[in-house]
Amino acid sequence: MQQRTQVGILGAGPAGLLLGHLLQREGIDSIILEKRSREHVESRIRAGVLEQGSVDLLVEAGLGERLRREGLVHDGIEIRFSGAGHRIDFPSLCDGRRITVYGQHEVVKDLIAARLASGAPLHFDVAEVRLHEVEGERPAIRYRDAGAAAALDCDFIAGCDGFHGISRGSVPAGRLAAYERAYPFGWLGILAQAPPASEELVYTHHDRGFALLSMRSPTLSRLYLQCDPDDDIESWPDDRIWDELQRRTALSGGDFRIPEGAILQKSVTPMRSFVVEPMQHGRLFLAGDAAHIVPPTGAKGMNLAIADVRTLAAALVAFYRTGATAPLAAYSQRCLRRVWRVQRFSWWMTTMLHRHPDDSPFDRRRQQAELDYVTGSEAAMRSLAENYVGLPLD
Ligand code: FAS
Ligand code: PHB
Repeated sequence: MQQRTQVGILGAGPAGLLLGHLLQREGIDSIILEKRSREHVESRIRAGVLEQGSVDLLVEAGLGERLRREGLVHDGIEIRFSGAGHRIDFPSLCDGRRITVYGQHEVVKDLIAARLASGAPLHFDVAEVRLHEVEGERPAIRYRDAGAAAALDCDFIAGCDGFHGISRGSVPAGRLAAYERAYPFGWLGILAQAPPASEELVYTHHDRGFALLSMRSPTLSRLYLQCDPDDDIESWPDDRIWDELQRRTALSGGDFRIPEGAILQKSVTPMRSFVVEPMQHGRLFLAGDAAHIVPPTGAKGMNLAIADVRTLAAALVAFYRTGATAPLAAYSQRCLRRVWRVQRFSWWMTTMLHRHPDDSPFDRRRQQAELDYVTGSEAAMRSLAENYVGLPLD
């Protein structure tokens, strides 16, 4: 089957789906190709926090109805260490800005529903996807759909296929520079049928390791604890998970306990920082996890993907409206400024809150002093808050 479109989009995660939606609103045609099923992408539990800018963008794009109804608006987070909690208030430190807890899979469901309602093409379960002629004027995507060979001729290709996708690898060797840091720990994440332990997110530093208390609804908790990066999930039976979470989040007064319940999902995610430069080659543009990965401690992964496609959509609209090529040429440079500021914040939050196995006694005292400073200085709290709610979208 031979098809043609203006923008071929690889991947139906937040990046690909939102890009398709933003282009559609400007009358620019796209076709989204996704290798997994609709059920899979809609049930994949991942990020949970939307920055103020991401919420504003989704609402402006007509995707705010369920988000406003079901999203949990939060005015702050708690940093907990040495048995005591310290709240960081966002609106007072950041001109009224706040965050919204709304699962990534809910954002994906809303975007898929909007795409299908518009009738714009979205193909799930495609296979053997390959990119061709990305350096020319007529790039193409070849793939198999329901077993039949298919080809898609495009003006541009958006590689929104995540860290393990094929688009980054479709750039000829030597054209991209990769910057990476692996961390000596991972996160064990669970989704539990239990009411959240607290109104707001609680990030905890503990000698036994980091823990994070988040949520998805008044009856669904999303909880994480630091583990070894190659831990086998089978070595974490439910009672061991709950025991570790209780120990790492206890308050000195002893009056805090996480409500426990059935664990519906559990998984171990390794932790890395990764950036590829530039985020484009010829008529191929990389966005979201295809171009960068951040440790989830700063709650930035999905938000950075949203920021990328906002920039890419604006550049594509300028091209189709006026023939301007400068915004497309500047795409990578514009995205990378934000990417690196978010990488810095995510690295800093991760380093401050996790137990590093090879830390010296000096390192541990220094880490305690950092936590003490960050929770005791208004200037330091403001810096954390303005990064957490999201730096202004330029
Ligand atoms: P995605 O990976 O979401 O989407 C890429 C899509 O492309 C996928 O649907 C994939 O199936 C598809 N694809 C791949 N190869 C393809 C091919 N060859 N052809 C067609 N389609 C292809 N971020 C947070 O902020 N907080 C968190 O707690 C958090 N937890 C995470 C847990 C895990 C296990 C992972 C992997 C990531 C987590 N993240 C978290 C980061 C995550 O939210 C990403 O930042 C976000 O999904 C980025 O969105 P996309 O760039 O759209 O990539
Ligand atoms: C989540 O709710 O999944 C979540 C929240 C904050 C993070 C990471 C994940 O930093």
